[in-house]
Amino acid sequence: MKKFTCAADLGDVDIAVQKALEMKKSPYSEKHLGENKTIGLIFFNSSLRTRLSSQRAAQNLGANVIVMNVGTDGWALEYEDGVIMEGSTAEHIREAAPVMAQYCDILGVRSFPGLKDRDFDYSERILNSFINLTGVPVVSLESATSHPLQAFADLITIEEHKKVERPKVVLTWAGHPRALPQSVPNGFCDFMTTSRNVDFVITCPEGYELCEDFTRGARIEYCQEKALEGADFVYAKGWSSYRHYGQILKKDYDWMIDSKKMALTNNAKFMHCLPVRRNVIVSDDVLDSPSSIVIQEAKNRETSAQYVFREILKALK
Ligand code: SN0
Repeated sequence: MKKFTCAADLGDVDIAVQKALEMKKSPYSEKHLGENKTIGLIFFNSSLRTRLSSQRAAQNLGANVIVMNVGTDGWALEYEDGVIMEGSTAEHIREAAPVMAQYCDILGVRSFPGLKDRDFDYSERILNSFINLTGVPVVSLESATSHPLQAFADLITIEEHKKVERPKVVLTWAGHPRALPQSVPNGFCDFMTTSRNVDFVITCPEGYELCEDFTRGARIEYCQEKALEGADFVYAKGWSSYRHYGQILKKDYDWMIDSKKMALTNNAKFMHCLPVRRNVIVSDDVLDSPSSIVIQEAKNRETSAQYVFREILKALK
């Protein structure tokens, strides 16, 4: 593997899930792979799970880790070409990215979208700068348009917890007080539409349809109750509109998942990438019930990161 930004980078995702679950049984058996290798984790934005799980995954493989909070501790970076840099930006990405690559064998990058300019965000300027300006493999730690390590962990979690061969997985939009990226739901759609092992349905209010490049013709059901019928997994997430880019179109929390809605499902498991706003996205009683597998899901962030680092390290040897 040369980079990891989408499901296709894994080759066959369903086979990758099986191999990752195999690896999870003996996570410390490949310590040699990371010897004298350094994985740089570059954060333009906040992180809890991604930061800790990626560090732990690297440590499991015997690799060194450097973490840089470039968003708060680095120089303000410039991305436009040809500008006279007399403003607030002190360093150009054309130097910053290749310099970081001098110290690291793999670079992980987290950079959220600005949610102002759809073309800029969906061109993945920041992530692609790292890919194009450095010679090292780049791993997305959530970019402007996707969160593939999360989605891979989600598919692993579904495989671990499913009770039927091909479970019904429902991605439901939920209201949120802030305009959030489409990255998590986009990444989830990428993986769910690539896997052969899930029956995937998206439910959201009109106007919240996600980008077709990620949903790829997946079924959309605008009635949340109807979508939840018979679901084996309910994956809730707030996101801002793609069509009316970055906007919040619906301000109430009618789409919150509560026990009444969970009762419509086939005894479904509740999933969320976290952090989650209690009693906004999901009610306390659902989140605190045995139906919730959000903690197990977070554990699999370590597995998805370790699988990706392992495959990249093997290709570096
Ligand atoms: C991020 C998002 O993409 O939705 C990261 C999720 C892994 N979530 C947030 O920014 C939530 C912030 C909040 O205020 O609840």
